[in-house]
Parts: sequence; structure tokens; C-alpha cells
Amino acid sequence: MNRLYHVPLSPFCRKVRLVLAEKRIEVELVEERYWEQDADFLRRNPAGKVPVLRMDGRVMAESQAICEYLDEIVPDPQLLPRKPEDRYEVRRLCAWFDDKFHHEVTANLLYERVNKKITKMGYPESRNVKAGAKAIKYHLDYMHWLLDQRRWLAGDAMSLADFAAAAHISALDYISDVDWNRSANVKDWYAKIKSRPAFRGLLADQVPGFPPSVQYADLDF
Ligand SMILES: N[C@@H](CCC(=O)N[C@@H](CS)C(=O)NCC(=O)O)C(=O)O
Repeated sequence: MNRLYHVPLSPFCRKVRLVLAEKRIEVELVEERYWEQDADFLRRNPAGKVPVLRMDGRVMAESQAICEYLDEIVPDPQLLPRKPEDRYEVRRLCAWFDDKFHHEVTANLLYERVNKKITKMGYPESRNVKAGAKAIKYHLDYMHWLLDQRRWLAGDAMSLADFAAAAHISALDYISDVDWNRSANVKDWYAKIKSRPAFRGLLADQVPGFPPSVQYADLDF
């Protein structure tokens, strides 16, 4: 059986879970308390990070490398377009969300509010939470602008960029940190992706001590 070592609200794990589900690849989810630095876990991934996917006797780390690998071995639905310039745009936006958005928004909101408590690393730093709350506005505006010109974030077809973005946004929506009134474009895009069968697993997540926001699992939010 394939196994994904993950934590439920990790955006990188969520991106891989969405891709696995879209491609109907069955996987057993195993929660990995990466902060405990278990020796078996470090043997699987010396970088000490989740997600880690064990599949067909191979152990793989790094969410983007995993997702691109999955797209190559199971091409349907295709998440990286064929044309180099389209593929470039998908990869640019994956990096936008997994690097810039992660650093400016996810780390300041989700990691401050949730990860710090779970990993017993102290209390949220209000300066960081404020910076995250400010930055998410700009990012939602950027998504709004992209979606004014395109049906999906990277073009007219759904792609890995949509899953990278939805992985972060869904984790932030779990803790009620997305203002759904800021952009009709972003709300419509998220409603579309949230209603995909691949999203069901994420919407069923429950983190002890952190109940999901009221709209988190609601498809009519
Ligand atoms: N570039 C990595 C980032 C993975 C990552 O940072 N995962 C976090 C959880 S959201 C983690 O395991 N952090 C542990 C650490 O940095 O020591 C990927 O895309 O897989």
C-alpha cells in the first residue's frame, strides 16, 4: 500500500494529497509528528520535512518534485501543460504560493496560530499575525487580477498551480483567515476547486484543539 507521511494542515502535504486524489492513486495517510525528529522518519527524509510519499518501493520527499513525478506516471488529469511556456507559468505560480505566499502569509498566520501550539513552541507573535493578515489581502488581490484574465490561475485549464494555491488557502480557511468578501473571482475559483471529489479528504480533516471554521467544509460558503 502506498503511504503518505503528512500533517493535516500542512499546505505542502495538502498539495500532494490533492494530486493523489485527482489521479485516483490510493494512499494510506500516516500522521508524522515531524518536530519529534523520530529516527525512522529522518531515515525516510533526512531533511526532516513532510510530505514523504512511499510508493512502489520508492521513498520521495519535496512536494513539487512528488507532484511532477505523479503527473508523469499518471497523466490523467494532466496538471502540467504540454507547451513549455504554459508549463513555465504553472511552475512560476507553484513557486509563488509555496515560496512567497508561504513565507508572507501561511507562516505568519497558520504557523503562528496553530503550529506553535501543537509543537509547543510558544505563543503567536502578534507582530507576525498582523503581517500575515496584511499580506493575505495583497495576495488575494493578485489572484483576483489573474482570474480576471484566466479561468484558472495559470491559464484556461486547471493545473498544479491551482492545487498549490488551494492547499494554502484551504489550510487558512480552516482557521478562518480568508476574507471571502474580498474578491468574487477568488471565491468562485475556490468554490469550483473545493467542490471537486479530490477535495473531500481535506474537508474531513479535524485537528484536535482546533475545530474548523463554520464555512470550512461547506460547499455553499
Ligand atoms: N519544500 C518542502 C517544504 C516542506 C515543509 O516545509 N514542510 C513543513 C510542514 S508544512 C515541515 O515539515 N517542516 C519541518 C521543518 O522545516 O523542520 C516541500 O515542498 O515539500
